Amino acid sequence: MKQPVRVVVTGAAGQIGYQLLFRIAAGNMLGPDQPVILHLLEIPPAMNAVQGVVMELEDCAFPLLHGVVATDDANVAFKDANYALLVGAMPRGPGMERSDLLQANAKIFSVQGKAMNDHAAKDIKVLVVGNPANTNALIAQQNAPDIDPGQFTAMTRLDHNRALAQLSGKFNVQTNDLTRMTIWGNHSSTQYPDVSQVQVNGCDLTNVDQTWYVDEFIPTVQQRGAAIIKARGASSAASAASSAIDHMRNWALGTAAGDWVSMAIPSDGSYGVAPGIIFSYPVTCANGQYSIVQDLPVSEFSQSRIDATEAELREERSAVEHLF
Ligand code: NAX
Repeated sequence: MKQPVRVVVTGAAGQIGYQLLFRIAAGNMLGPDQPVILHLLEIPPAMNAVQGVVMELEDCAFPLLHGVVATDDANVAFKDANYALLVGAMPRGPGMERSDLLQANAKIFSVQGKAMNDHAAKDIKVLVVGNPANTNALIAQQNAPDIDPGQFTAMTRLDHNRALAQLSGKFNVQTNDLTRMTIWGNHSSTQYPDVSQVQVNGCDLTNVDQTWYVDEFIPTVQQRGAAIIKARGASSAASAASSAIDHMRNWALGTAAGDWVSMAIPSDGSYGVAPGIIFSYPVTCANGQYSIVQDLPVSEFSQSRIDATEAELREERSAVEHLF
């Protein structure tokens, strides 16, 4: 059995937190031979609710759960942390503009970035789920100068998985028959779900009806979160948690041969996206490191979609840059 690792989950009393913690403790994220110590970070009014979650975690008697720390102090939460799933964020309130939302979250993620910088393991792997996820990840990264900037990522895996589910329904195949799906850009309605490289059982997906692709598939994936809120009366939680587990598992334990996944990571100039934003790319992972899949052909249509989502991320950046 390996030595336990410390995994921080922020927003631990929220609905995604409730779906996430039990799966991490069960070994779904880091494997059946990796014990974990969970660090639960919440705000003071939610600490009672967190205690209830701690009791339930204890009552599962998970063999891999070697401890739980529950706190409202970021400096305690990030102490010696190896993994962080930053889920807690400020939701958009009535009358709140997008820029207000960016500012409110910028405060939360700058505090957490500093706490990570001062207390976490230097090779901590960070996944931001709380929205606006890409820009929140950028803020945390900018406040943690002693941690490799590449360790800060944001979640577009839910969008990736939603795209696989749509393709599976359309082409009447299982999701694991499908490989090489890509989400480019921001986790927002400007994201670009790109099927141009998708394969079914190793063969190129041919005869994709362009009208279906542009008018149905892309908007369905982009608007799926809103459709779930409309149907359920609450935003996606179990699917978001499941995708966060997928993101971290692939990053830590690797991606399958012949396939790739979508992760929002610091842009490095690949595919013409200049450094300075957290942008979703196709990536493969091995030995705890991700690498961008290079040299994929990009059509004029794809380029225009990539440019649009990049432009949105640059605008988000300019709204919070003064806090760096
Ligand atoms: P909830 O409102 O159920 O839970 C959020 C929790 O975060 C609350 O318990 C709150 O007390 C806590 N919190 C707030 N500020 C905090 C802080 N400074 N430190 C620690 N905890 C804090 O929301 P939930 O449905 O769990 O969603 C969480 C976030 O995920 C939201 O920002 C949401 O927009 C985002 N999502 C992101 C997705 C993605 O694909 N990237 C998809 C799902 C989800 O919508």
